[in-house]
Amino acid sequence: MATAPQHVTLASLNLQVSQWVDEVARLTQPDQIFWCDGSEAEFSMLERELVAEKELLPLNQASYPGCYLYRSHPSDVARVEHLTFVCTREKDDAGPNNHWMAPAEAHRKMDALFDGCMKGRTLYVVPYCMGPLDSPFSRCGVEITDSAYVVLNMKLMTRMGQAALERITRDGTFVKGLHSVGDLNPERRFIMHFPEELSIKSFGSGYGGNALLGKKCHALRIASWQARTEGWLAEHMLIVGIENPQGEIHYLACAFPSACGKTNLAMLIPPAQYKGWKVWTLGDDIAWLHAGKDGRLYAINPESGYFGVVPGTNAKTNKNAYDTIRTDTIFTNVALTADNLPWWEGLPDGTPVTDWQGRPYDPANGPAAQPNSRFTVAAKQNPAYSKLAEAPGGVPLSAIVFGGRRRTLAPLVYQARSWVHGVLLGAGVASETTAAATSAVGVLRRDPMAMKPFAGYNFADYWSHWINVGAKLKSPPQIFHVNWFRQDDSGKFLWPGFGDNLRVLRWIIDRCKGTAAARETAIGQLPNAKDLDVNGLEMAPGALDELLAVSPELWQAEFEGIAEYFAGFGERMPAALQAELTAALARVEAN
Ligand code: GTP
Ligand code: SPV
Ligand code: MN
Repeated sequence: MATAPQHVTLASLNLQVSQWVDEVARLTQPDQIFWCDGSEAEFSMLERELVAEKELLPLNQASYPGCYLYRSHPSDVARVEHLTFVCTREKDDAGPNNHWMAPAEAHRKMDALFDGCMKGRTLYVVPYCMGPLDSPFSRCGVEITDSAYVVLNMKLMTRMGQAALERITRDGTFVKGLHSVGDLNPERRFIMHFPEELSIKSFGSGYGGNALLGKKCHALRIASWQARTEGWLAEHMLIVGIENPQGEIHYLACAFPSACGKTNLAMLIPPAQYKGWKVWTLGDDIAWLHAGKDGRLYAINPESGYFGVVPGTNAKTNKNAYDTIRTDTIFTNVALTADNLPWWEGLPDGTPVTDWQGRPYDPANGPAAQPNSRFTVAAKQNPAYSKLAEAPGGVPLSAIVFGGRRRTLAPLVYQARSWVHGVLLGAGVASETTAAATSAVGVLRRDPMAMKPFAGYNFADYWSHWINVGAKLKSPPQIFHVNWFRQDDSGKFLWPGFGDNLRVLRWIIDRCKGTAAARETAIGQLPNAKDLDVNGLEMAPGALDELLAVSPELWQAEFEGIAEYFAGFGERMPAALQAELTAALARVEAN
């Protein structure tokens, strides 16, 4: 690919970036260097090239115009937490919650892998801005990658190209992300973060959170570190606006672990009885939170697109997502029908004939679509895209909601007694693992604030920081915990979920306004059965009582488990959080 004149201009726009590109090119030895300007023409050209190389397969263009299928390497279908490292000078700064490697050793290891790895390939320079280009809260980066698929995804997921490079020139700083798919050998796959250097090195994976470096690597791991230094929070949260029939909108930010319902909640369609209610999406995965001058907490979404879980998406569960992904979408690792339509588990019609690996579909090989198959699509295609999604100052939060996927114990919803108690609710989150990472699925593990895989520093310091941010807020958001995933003995979900989750959000908002009732329990405030609107819901007898029950014995065991987990963080644990846990234990013991 020849370097067109406008690319020369781009390269000369920023000396700091071009010097780093030169340095990387000397190490990786690409055949060409391509500076991405972020234009539609560039996007189409790269799409055409990938189609010609059969890396992208056009889907049925009559039904899915502008949509393509990408098949990743079968060993490269999810984040690799065991190969993801935070490389701080001091091991304790990364904390027991992260895998750690000394920076010098990590650089040596990675540079050996990058040595000559782009021979015969094109090096793409991808300048990007996380957050609206004109927001003081946005932060920029440059990803160098040898994957055109990554470039296409970065274009959909971030503000990418010339405008971002111009902002980098104004900011005078950027996060350096170096990525190569390498030979996709899982033995030579590492995702390394250097928060003190604001840099990332990722090798050997072309997939999602491992390769789209603006997303989890930058906007969470590096940004959480930057946020602590600068006094804000970078969180694994959706942002949603709930409008009641009177036109009053409340904004909520919700942290649920990977594949635990963020995209679905962010795009919720109100139940039929909820006439006049509207739900507006601001973000579905990441939120950056800042204290406002008015003492409230404001949220922006650093991303501009969705990299969402495909299986389970249909016109009933998530119609907005379903409609959003009908055009101009990249599907990764879904199955195909005979008509070349994308197919996945959870679609009511269509029959898969080709599985996600391109083989004739045979149920003996497992699901037709990879359980972590994803769609990549621009956020503005969402019919529920909020008018304030790109507001430079963000939106003020009424509530923060933590959640997990727990078939037992955690009730449908409960409210924290205070900000610090809310930090305990978040720090105590446990959730069953999902297909979003390569490890056993369905295993209960501690996932504080849904940030276990994403906090770029020691959780003890992170909780201290949370407490400090809250202390600065005159009108902090109320904090809640939800669980959509309680099951009965036969494994059936007790709560209908999806659109009906609005019934729970309604109680949450009414609690923020001070108009809903609750009962005090050892773990926080819960709605009485009559405080939740279950009008028109068909629920099994006794299900609601079970969803709202608090068993002191089970919670005592839970708090003891949390105490044990906290003990792993030793001296660095914030005293206020320890005290909150001690008080919670005393309350369950007294019950
Ligand atoms: P990441 O993109 O990995 O961070 O995931 P996410 O948190 O955005 O999860 P998503 O909304 O994509 O949902 C993941 C899975 O949970 C899908 O299979 C959904 O169908 C399912 N799910 C989402 N919301 C609910 C719910 O309220 N109830 C039930 N039972 N399942 C749900
Ligand atoms: C997650 O795993 O939380 C995701 C997908 O949102 S990934 O981009 O792979 O991190
Ligand atoms: Mn996520």
